[in-house]
Amino acid sequence: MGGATAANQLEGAYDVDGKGLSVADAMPGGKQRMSILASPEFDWTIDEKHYVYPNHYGIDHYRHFKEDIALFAEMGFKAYRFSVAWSRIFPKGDETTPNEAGLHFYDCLIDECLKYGIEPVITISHYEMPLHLAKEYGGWKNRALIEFYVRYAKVLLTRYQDKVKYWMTFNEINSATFFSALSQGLVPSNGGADKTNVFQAWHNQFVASAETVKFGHELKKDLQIGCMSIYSTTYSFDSNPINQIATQQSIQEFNYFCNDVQVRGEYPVFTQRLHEKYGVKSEDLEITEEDLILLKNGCVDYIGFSYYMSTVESKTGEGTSASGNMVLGGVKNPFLQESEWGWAVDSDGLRYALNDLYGRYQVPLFVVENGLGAIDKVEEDGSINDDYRIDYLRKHIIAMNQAIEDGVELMGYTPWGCIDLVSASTGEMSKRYGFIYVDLDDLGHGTGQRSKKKSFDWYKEVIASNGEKL
Ligand code: BGP
Repeated sequence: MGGATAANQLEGAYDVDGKGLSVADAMPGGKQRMSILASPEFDWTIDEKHYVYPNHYGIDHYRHFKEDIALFAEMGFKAYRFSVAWSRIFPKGDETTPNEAGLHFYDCLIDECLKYGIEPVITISHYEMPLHLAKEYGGWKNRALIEFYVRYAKVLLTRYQDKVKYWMTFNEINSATFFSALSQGLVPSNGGADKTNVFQAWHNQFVASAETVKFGHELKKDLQIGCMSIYSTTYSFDSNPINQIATQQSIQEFNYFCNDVQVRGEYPVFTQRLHEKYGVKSEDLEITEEDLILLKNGCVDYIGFSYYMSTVESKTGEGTSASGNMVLGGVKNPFLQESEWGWAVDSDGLRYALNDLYGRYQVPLFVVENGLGAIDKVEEDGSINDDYRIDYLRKHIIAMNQAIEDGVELMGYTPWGCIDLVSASTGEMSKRYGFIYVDLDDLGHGTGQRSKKKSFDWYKEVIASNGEKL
């Protein structure tokens, strides 16, 4: 048990010690980000005059990491999942020599974790590919990125092989369904989120991931390298069989497609149907025989996944109608409450997710993100009484305990945003997940001071009792 973050959302120091710009650095916050993510019309030119770029400063973890890790240690974290910013190590992405100053930061961060007995869990790429690769190479649809990524991953694996056992290749790889700008660097100026591009980009990412896994295993047998995807428990609109079929197809597309390739090392049988659905012609995709062999030789050791909410598939033929949830779509579930962002709170859905994934793949599972984004109120005495967050997490931990009793092999749990950070979808600070409050607003104004929320002490007890005392 521990917590999870991502470099682009908390480190800040976006241009310090040789770091290059990443795609996240070019994303404005607030309404502009929402509209870019919904219908991308963005040329990736940093425009300091018009936008606020929350990721530039994050919570300045780059300078405060010792203080932050000490607070994680105080809560008793056994594991800490964070990502390395690719653009700190290879500022433009296509260099051949890594940036030592960037690596030095992670040397210190990892050592700080180990000092407290906290197991580092590293995401190699989490929504932060070098901007140069998106602008000049067209993002992940370009095969050249395989080589660049693998070079970068090899640097990390080689350097940290004796200190870091658990790795993940790409954060939420299936998020390209709606987040292809952030996760694949596909933007209008390079052809955008055209489905042929998305599938080609996925393929290139699968190959890069497989090569990384293969390299890691050859380097050191006991390294555990996982994939990472979003799991969305998806319910049928009603018991009409045609709606059930629609639900099944949407589950295959969103929950299984990427996992199938990365866990089983081959494309699933429904791939052809998926291509047809989007008008993607197989002959337009570059997939070589060698690639397919590599996929087989680079199967991941475990599945890391994020779970925040469930969805209800729209009635067949109606398309997706918003439930207020811009991320996954679907229709509102009358049995569930929603967060302020329309994310349906559904802890039973997590038990379902764990059983479903374990039943299908029989590899260990790791819940590497989960949590409630909420607006927290600081009382006059400085306290933050986030009972709603405690309630959310408690129910999800109960669900995980039930899944373990069901027979699922669960490796760990790292709730998202253990310290407040910039939200990925809104680019704002006010959507908070942390046990630790950070005094900064959506414009980056504030002292940056850290303070403990009520959930801090609660979680500390949960960890101490290994999930027994809830
Ligand atoms: C996941 C991402 C994270 C994170 C989280 C919460 O999709 O991997 O980067 O931010 O969701 O989402 P948000 O910040 O949009 O509330």
